[in-house]
Amino acid sequence: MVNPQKLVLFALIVLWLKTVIVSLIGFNFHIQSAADILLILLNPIGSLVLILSVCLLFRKRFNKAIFIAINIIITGLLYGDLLYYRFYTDFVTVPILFQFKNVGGLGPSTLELMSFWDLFLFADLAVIILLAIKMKNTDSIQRLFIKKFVLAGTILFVVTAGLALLKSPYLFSTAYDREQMVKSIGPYNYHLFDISYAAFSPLKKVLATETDTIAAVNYTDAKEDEETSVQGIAEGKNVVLISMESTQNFVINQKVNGEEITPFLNELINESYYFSSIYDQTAQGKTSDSEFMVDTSLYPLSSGSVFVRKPSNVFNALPKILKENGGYYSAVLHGNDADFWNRENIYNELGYDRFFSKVDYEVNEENSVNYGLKDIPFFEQSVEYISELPQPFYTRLITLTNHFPFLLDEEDQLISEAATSQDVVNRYVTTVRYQDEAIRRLFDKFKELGLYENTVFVLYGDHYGISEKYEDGVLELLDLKPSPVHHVELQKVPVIIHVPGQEGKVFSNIGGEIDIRPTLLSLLGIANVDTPSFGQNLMTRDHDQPVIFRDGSFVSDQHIYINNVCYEKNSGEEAEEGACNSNLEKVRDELNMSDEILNGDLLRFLDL
Ligand code: GP9
Ligand code: MN
Repeated sequence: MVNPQKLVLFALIVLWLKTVIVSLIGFNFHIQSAADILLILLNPIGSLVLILSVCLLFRKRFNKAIFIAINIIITGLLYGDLLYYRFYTDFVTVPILFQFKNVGGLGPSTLELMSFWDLFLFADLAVIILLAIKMKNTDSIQRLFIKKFVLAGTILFVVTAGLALLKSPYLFSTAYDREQMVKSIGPYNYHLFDISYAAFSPLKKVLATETDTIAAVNYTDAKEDEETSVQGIAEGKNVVLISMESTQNFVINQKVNGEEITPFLNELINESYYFSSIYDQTAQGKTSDSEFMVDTSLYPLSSGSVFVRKPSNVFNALPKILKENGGYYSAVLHGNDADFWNRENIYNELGYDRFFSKVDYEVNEENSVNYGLKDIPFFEQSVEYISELPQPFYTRLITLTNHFPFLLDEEDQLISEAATSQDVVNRYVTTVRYQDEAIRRLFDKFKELGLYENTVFVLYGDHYGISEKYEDGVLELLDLKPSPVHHVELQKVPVIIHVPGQEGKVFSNIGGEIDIRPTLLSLLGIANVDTPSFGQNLMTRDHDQPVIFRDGSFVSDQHIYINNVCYEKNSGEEAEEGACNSNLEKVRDELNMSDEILNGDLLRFLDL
């Protein structure tokens, strides 16, 4: 006959096993030492014991209902983490839960991520629930057992947290490195930490003062941009930004089955400034993070989207700067719901005059696929609006068709699918090809309407499309071997600035999305705007400035730092001990400074 003690111990072992299996296989942690393995094995035990203790603490009675609930919640949490990780290679944070609608919900994206084998994760639940229900004597729990159980849990909890800190002394000050966190303290302690971090976060704004703002201004002021020979060549021109959904740089000049994936963009870069080594710096806010960087030249937040989390902050964003320095009218055009990424609220704060969203478009079943309105009808209808706008205008058009899981109607398929082992990648090339055609037609339309000559176009990929889970397919396509260095190189997104009449030039120096704003402002002749900004003109960017990612990794001219390992960029070999240290300090300073600006709402103290 099962008694409560045995059942609790059984549940502990099963939950521990599941956590370790998910951690080692599902999370694909980068294991660097035996200490990593030891921590992964040990760290769930303490927290699981403490969580399970809850069902023992009710006046000596074993509480079946709580016991069953705990088992369901822990398994659900683990599976939620696993699904999220499969696509984002990241861990769920509290802010993400408040923007779940934007993470795809239970649509085709989530189904694509599920696997038959996942069922085994739930198999034990049936046994545990059945045993709990069948158990007769619910009073037989022994006091001594409860004492021992709770004491053992507390000791294990403290010891493993101590070991984790000993291994990674910056663990809590670089909490944005979530892989390091989960690997070191386990998924359950991580969630506990994350919840308390989110709970205390509003305090930062209350405690912030003007002195903090001065420190931020002094820090960012040190980044002055030099003048370039093309400074001001686009002065007074309309600005059209095209945010290209999930477009990675590898598609440029790449053929599949002998056909170009982006024939129009390949042509366009010959007559444009093409920045070929720009890295995706977005975090959990995806498209909205890239929009935020382009408009503010600040880093996004490490967890959640700034659009959702800080809509009432004071910003000195691109629409406002362009209005004050050139009388620009500004608008965003996007065929999706206005509340996606909280756009309808944040755009006002950023200073946009108008947001054309789904309600402004004719959207029906025929002209939609996956997330909504297809790019060709989206651009067609957008041009109608743009041609009516007061000039000069600054507009951002956000494409949508090339979104995971990359679905396309047959009549829109302009090239055949690739033939890699990953269907997602095979379909991706066809949706990128479709987007390329949509952009070609947009340019034609601008020419037809006589708007082209007087417009500067900025095209950028918003973030990766192929997550690490499907990366094998891209490596096959490009004939590359899997390696951390190749993974980082695949995070490049194309940035193309087209000023009609100017000769094309390729800039292969490194940079990030945060650098787009200063580059554009320099071409418009609006240089060194006096407002905290972390970006630099991509044409003259400092060679010793690393491109910083939100999880604390970075790329410099010589090194790539990822998963807490420093690599030589050229050879892909591990670098000498300490080779990345000076840049790592810069990374910590810069990310913390940007976070302080956002969490303290520091720009409100400036006379903007
Ligand atoms: C939705 C679009 C896609 O409106 O911006 O969002 P994403 O999932 O890429 O952030
Ligand atoms: Mn996107």
